[in-house]
Amino acid sequence: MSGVFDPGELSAYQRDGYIFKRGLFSVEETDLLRTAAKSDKAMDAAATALDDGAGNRVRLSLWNHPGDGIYGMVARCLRVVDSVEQLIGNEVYHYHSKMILKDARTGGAWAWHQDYGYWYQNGLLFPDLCSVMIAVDPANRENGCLQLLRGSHHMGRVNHVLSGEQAGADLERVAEAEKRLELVHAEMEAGDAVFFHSNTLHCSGPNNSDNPRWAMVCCYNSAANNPYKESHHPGYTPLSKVDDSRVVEVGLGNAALSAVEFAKIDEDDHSAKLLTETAED
Ligand SMILES: O=C(O)CCC(=O)C(=O)O
Repeated sequence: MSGVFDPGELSAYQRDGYIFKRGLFSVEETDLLRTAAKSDKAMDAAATALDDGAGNRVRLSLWNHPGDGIYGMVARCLRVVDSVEQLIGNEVYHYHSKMILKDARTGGAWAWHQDYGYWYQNGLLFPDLCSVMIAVDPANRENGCLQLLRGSHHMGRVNHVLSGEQAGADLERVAEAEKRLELVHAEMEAGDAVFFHSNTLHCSGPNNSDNPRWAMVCCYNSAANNPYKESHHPGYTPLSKVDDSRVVEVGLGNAALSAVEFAKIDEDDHSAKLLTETAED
């Protein structure tokens, strides 16, 4: 199994629960991805706005199967999938991808959570999943970049409660974790990526700037962690990897190939809604 990480980076991921890969996608690739996404009317129409519990709404569009368009090439290319397999140490499959459409001035916040806080509800016994966030626009503190608590994946799964329409980690534990663990702002240029463990606590602030902060997040599950029950995300489905060159080839080609089937998050995704509201909210 190849992949982009050297042994030092693999150790850093085990220690910290995340690892950055700057320039994972070239300017050309990222421009093609951004152009496809921002002109994708179906993605815009499918976007669900989730209340962040503070009066703002964060928009996202999600799809379960990577497809044959540029989104699929990004999610299926060797440099991403082989690298996730290095981190997980096993074959992985595509669990879903999503676009976080954090628009200028209006994009809401994400409450502190672990991805496994959502996915635990989906019949996954082990937290053997990894998310890859790829910056489609530059991300910084002003436009609400991702924030991670370094090493928090070692805490194991933290209880989650409903926070607005999102799953939020138990804030008492988050507050204690914040006293002990380093807060890392994932400031990224377009094309940079951060790979993070499903138990890494993360959040992001609202976008109070004039610049959008869109990001594509590709999520993978270990093939050995097939869910024991059905949910709105797929069970083991072999992932057909593609050569890295396909991102540009497909991006320059037929835009219609980009069509993916967007999920109806409002109707199908009950993982946050299954949680109970916080008593003090
Ligand atoms: O885009 C963000 O700021 C956060 C996204 C996130 O938390 C997630 O995809 O799990």
